[in-house]
Amino acid sequence: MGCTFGCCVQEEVDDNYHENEEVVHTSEIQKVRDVRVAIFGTAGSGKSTIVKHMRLLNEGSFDELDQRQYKPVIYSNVIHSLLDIIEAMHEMNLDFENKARRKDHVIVDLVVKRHLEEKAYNLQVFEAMKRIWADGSIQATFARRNEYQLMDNVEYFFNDLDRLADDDYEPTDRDIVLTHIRTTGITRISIVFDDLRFELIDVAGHRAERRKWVNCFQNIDAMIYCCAISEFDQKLNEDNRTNRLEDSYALLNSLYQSRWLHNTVVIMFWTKKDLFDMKIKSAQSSTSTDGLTSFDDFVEEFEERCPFLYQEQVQCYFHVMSSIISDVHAVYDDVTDTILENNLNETRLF
Ligand SMILES: Nc1nc2c(ncn2[C@@H]2O[C@H](COP(=O)(O)OP(=O)(O)O)[C@@H](O)[C@H]2O)c(=O)[nH]1
Ligand SMILES: [Mg+2]
Repeated sequence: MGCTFGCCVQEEVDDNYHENEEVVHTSEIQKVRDVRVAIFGTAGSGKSTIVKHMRLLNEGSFDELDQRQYKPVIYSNVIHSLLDIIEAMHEMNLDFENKARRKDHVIVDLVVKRHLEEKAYNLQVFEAMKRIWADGSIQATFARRNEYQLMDNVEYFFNDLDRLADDDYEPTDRDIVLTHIRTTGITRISIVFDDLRFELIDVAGHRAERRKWVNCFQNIDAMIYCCAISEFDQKLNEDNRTNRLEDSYALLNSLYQSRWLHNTVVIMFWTKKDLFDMKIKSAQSSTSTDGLTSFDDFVEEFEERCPFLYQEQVQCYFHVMSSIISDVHAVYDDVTDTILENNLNETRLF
């Protein structure tokens, strides 16, 4: 594509951000055209991950500040996830395959009880965690993770505990991309691509947070919508009942019908394709998937549930995202495409 990037400003803004918004201009970016893109989707659908990929494109890699911010979160996510699996195991009326793991559970539990989960754990804790993760009942409970709430990508970190245990451990770019930090409020990031200055608006996706989104509906040139396709067999965190993909379809329908966004360009990201493929593969080798059996099945279902995006007059671009494939540079192409088309339409009016 050959575009170049520059200037990335990131800041937290409050709920009334459009009212007290400050636009930072430098002589270099004054010439560029502003494009405002809001990123919507349910909680955990991959909105902030799109922003991380955009930053990686812009900056090459994350910096020391990011590493310092993410390191304690990684330790905390990993230990809490292990305790979540143990709790789910007990709720399923299972016990450790090897009863000696009960002692390891006490060791790990104590770290959290003492509020030390964000610090690098000592070797005894790492060894206990490794033994628990290898336990047969824990693996069986992990395989049933769609039945309870568990963070994505825990497997990636559990399989790499030795690296995390190293005294010199620094999070890699991949560790940072795969780590979840809950977004609160509204965050905006500004990135310059060639002669376009993108203002990306990242929002929190939990149901209770969605009413705040109206604050960023105005004057947006495009909306990115993230739909996590791997969530077809998962329930919503908020109520443990609603199917997550159903919630995503419903949210997209209601956003599209809102008067603010009716004519907005939609850049659709089907995220977590890697996790989707893993689920389909393991389901094929055990039981049936109760519906979806391939990516093509999903695409067919999506078209049925969101037919409005396929109408001729609607400008919608589709992209697939996985932890390895990041198609975010396509956002630039989609937006320039749209601007060019809108310019042509305006010209035709005269
Ligand atoms: N494996 C994998 N993980 C992803 C992908 N997209 C997002 N995630 C993970 O899903 C979790 C939630 O993503 P995040 O962007 O924070 O969701 P948000 O709540 O919509 O902002 C994080 O741990 C991400 O690393 C993907 O395509 N593949
Ligand atoms: Mg987020």
